Amino acid sequence: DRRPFRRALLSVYDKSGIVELARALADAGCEIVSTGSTAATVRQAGIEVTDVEQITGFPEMLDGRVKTLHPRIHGGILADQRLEDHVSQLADHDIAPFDLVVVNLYPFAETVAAGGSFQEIIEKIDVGGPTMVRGAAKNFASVAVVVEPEDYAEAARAAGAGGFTLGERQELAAAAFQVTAGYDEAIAAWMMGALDGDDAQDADGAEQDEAEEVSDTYLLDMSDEDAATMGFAATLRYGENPHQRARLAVVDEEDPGLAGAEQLGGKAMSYNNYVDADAALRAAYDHDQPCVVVMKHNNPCGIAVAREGEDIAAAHARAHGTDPVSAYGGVIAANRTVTLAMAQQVKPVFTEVILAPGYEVEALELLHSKKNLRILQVADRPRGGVEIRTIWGGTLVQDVDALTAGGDDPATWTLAAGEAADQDTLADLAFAWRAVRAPKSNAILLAKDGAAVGIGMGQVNRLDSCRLAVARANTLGEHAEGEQAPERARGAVAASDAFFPFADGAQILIDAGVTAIVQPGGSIRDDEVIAACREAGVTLYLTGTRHFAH
Ligand code: 93A
Repeated sequence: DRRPFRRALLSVYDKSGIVELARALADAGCEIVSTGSTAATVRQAGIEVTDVEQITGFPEMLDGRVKTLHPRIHGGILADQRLEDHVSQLADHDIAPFDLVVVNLYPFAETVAAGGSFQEIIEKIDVGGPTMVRGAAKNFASVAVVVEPEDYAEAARAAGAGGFTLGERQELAAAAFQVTAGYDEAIAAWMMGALDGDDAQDADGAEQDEAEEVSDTYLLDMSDEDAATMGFAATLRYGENPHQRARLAVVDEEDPGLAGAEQLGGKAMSYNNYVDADAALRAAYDHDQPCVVVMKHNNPCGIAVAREGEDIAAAHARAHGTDPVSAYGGVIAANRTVTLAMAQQVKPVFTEVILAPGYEVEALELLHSKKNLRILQVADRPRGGVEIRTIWGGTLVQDVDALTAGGDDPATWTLAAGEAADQDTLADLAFAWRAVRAPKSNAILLAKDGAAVGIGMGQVNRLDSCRLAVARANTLGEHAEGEQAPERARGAVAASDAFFPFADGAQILIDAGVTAIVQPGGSIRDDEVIAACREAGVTLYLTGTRHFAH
């Protein structure tokens, strides 16, 4: 009861894996029919594909709202190929049947969760996609339907094995109806929410405006139940401040990251906890060595890595030592399992949240004795992909800065002044360069022995960041009461997240006794910075890459 794939219809929003599947289909001799950008993607990979327009004889209409909604497409999907009558009707109209339909719907819930505008969300209501999916699923006797990229590998295998069995096709059909049902449920919940918030529907002309206005707040106005169907995992106690409402949405249930991290203890996470936790985790996972970061208000007040032969507890001790004053009330992230030794160090310090990929049993027991401490277990890998933030009337999307730019490898750095750094100094420079990505710009980070010893962040000119880094290095080091704080800037190395526009900032670092500096370079006054370093015998490396964090 297998049905070989002779003709397949591909129409996917998420293009991941589609080329591999198309190749398997083509290799098995299957004709591929496809919509606009799906066809372009497949064609670009050198695979032959027929455009849907060629079959319908109709161009895409209404900004893509009508592309596949045509009897030449739906006849091919819905014909029961076991019935002579259906087969002859197709022949009468010169329509070829489909054996496989692969569709991936417009990302409706994701657009809602990302705070899309009312009209953007409306446009993300997929009509043609679910119609193909429901048609193919109804007709599973003749057609196989695939709606999840995770099933592409199975489909590719089936292509070479004479197609899916009837039982497999029925399973795929059931999964497809589950997807379309959930999809419609999310749309209904969102529309209801938008309605609830619309309290002035009387004015005819104003209706449209009202709807636009509602789109800003329905995410918070709708009921918890409706929010849950749209991927909102929790209604938070409040937002950044007690007078702001807030919710948390999980964008990808399969891979929820921090938003779906398992909480092993402590009070409920707050909005600010999540913001700081996210920043702390990113900063800790920026390093390959065992690393601990202490975060406060979205800025690190401590970062350190373990050196040769050390473990995560040593990294924590030195991250705490960066700025023991500010560590009070911080969010701690570790990129390795928290050991008992580390937990013992954490225990006496008031801490809001601790995050790690794992906890030794005794460590967890000890941390549990701090009733309010939020303990979270997160996936053992860095965050990648894209990040989204909203501005007034819009959404900004960018790749996450994963420190994979050309200049992030010290082997590519250019020595611009002083002697080449020895191995230990170079290791500190490499650490400082990765660590300076985390504080808000303008950022200057002084480091020694794998730990930050002075961070100047968030200043509106680089000179002040240099002053701040030095001042904090020389006043915040651990010292006995009545004694002077150690001068930690002397002998440290420095990293700057972007170039020095003038030599004055670098000079502050040089005067404080810094022995080596790493910075992007690229200022029209690079020569002045280089000359200042050369005169002082300070090593200067240029990376050609910058790491603003705004
Ligand atoms: O706008 S639609 O509701 N109207 C349609 O006729 C239609 N046909 C396919 N959306 C439609 N699709 C969707 O387009 C699919 O569900 C898929 O998400 C997307 C693929 O389009 P493209 O190949 O141009 O990226």
